[in-house]
Amino acid sequence: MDERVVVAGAVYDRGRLLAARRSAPPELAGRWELPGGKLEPGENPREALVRELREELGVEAEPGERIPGEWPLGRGYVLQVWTVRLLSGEPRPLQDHDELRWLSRREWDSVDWLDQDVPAVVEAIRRL
Ligand code: DCM
Repeated sequence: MDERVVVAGAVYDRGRLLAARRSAPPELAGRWELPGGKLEPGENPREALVRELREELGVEAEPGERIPGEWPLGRGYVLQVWTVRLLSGEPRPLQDHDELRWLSRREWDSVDWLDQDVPAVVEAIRRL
């Protein structure tokens, strides 16, 4: 069942939330998301999130609390979101993204979020 989980991180730094613009696949390219990805076999969600943020952004990060809720992505996948604190590194778009942006509370709606990420982003912004 956990293989059908996509984990994403609400990465915070100095009162801002990190948004990442997808570069692929074509139907999602240009839309913004909370960075993350699918669990690999044997991983728990927190481990997967740490790995994904390392691969995609080149940072070491520590998951905190789970944002309550679970959002359907289609084909049986669901999105789960954790708050994340950066431990080291400056996020860079190494894989899957072509731009990153730090959004303040009043800027949260200035990018074209993936529809399924919006409820999680709203909750993440409330926790800023
Ligand atoms: N996904 C999403 N929202 C996120 C992260 C991922 O909707 N915050 C979706 C996009 C892909 C799938 O999950 O369809 C797997 O993501 P990835 O390709 O990054 O592994």
